[in-house]
Amino acid sequence: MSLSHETIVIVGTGFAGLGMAIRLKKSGIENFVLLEKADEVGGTWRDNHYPGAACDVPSPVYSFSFEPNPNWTRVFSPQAEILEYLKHCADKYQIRSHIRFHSLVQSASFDEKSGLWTVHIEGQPALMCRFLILGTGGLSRPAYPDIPGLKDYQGPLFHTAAWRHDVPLRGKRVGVIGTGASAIQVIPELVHEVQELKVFQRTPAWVLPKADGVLPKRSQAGNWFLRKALYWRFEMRALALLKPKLMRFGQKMAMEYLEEQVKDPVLRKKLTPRYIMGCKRVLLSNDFYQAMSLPQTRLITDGIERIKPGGIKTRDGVEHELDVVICATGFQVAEATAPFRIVGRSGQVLSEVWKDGAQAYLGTTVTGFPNLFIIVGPNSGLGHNSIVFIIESQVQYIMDALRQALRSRWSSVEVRPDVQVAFNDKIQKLLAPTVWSREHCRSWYQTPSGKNTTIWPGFSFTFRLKTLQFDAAAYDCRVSETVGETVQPQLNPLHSR
Ligand code: N01
Repeated sequence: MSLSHETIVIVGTGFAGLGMAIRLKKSGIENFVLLEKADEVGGTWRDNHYPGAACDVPSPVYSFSFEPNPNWTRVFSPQAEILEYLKHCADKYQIRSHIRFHSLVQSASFDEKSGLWTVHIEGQPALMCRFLILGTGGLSRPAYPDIPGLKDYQGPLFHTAAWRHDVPLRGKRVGVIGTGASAIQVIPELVHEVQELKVFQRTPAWVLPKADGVLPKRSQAGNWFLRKALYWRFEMRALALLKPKLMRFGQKMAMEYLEEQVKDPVLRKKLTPRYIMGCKRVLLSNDFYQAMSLPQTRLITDGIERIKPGGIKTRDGVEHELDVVICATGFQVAEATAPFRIVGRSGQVLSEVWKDGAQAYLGTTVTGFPNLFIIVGPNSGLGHNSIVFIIESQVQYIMDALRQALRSRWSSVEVRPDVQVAFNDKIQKLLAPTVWSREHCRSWYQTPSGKNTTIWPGFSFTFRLKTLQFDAAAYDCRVSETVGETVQPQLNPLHSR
């Protein structure tokens, strides 16, 4: 069986886009193209190259199941190794010839009559395809803080996800805004270089030690058991996220760790979290608390009033003079956003449909947007295990959808509205008793009104079970006798490249 008379467009070349492309290739499908806004593959692992950037999930599980890497040097790999791994995957599976770099997608619209998507790319002719697959990820757009005066600051100000390696930090007075996953990795790296480090914290986070270490080659080369053992160890963490009562054990461990690491009771109090563990991502670090305890570091908790040309003014009236300001303030995730303007059947725009919170079926398909597949879409994110596991589940599901579509000559597949509604009602019900729904729990997983549109409320293996096969009965599948012919003329420009 072949899909060769169809055209598939994938947007993005991170784990999701590459994982999808490799799977197509392995199935003998060649007529697909990947659109990448940058000049290299890697997605978030290409863009987040701040000092100390590393994964907080062990690499043997934070990698493709079909491509074990015997070269990881540590249990939790640094960013450069993960980027190398993704480049290696692109090369080994000959994906690069399918990639159009410097291709920023501006919009995409679906034509109901032909069952085709038209994809508009900045500075390039539009592209048509039958299936559009988004591998654009949730953590690709840096969020700068909404603080008055941000633009008035006269020194270098940048985001961890857009690190300025050209800005010298040695001997400078540096301010870091935020104490999330990125901040706790970058702070221990900066602290030994700068003259003074001021960390502006809004909410203290839960931190546990990281069981990191050198990973000997012999223990990992193709080691199926290592992968499985790590997967199940991390999978167990879901228990406490789903049953908040169990979280007291994790909290106790974290408090003991804080007490052992931070001797100063005032600093310790400032670093003590005030919400239930797991509500926000649990952070893993062996050196964050040590860095915060050094004499050149100051933790500022008075709240930022505004940014001034020479530094940051806090609500207690103090003006902190700074040579450089770094925003470790996360990403634009839970807002009702799609990566670009996506116009579905009947002219509906995805970001408008999602204005009160993103919604999909199995985090992958959306009513009103036929032939569109989203990898790591709404409520498919994890707080406890490797997202690559979810990506591979969705890739399997999409692959099965494409196979069935070809076999049955469907011109379009669209998830039924009743199915999507029932699925999301269930998701919200499952979320209700979890840590993410506890009082005072606010995180980037939620919309401004508090709806969690990001997290999969269960074990990752239950997601895998639900996505093993494309469940055509949940979809409105339209048949067309001219599927191949309709799309064929659009294939030529792609193949002439
Ligand atoms: O971002 P965050 P991140 N004034 O949103 C603070 C992944 N990741 O880049 O908690 C003052 O977690 C904000 O405060 P508060 C991972 O999935 C993975 O660190 O909102 N402060 C918080 O402290 C992670 O969850 C790895 O009150 C402001 C911080 O900025 C996700 O990326 C490594 C503020 C933002 O924390 C995001 O992590 C790094 C303001 N106006 C990241 N606005 C791995 O290891 C925000 N903050 C795989």
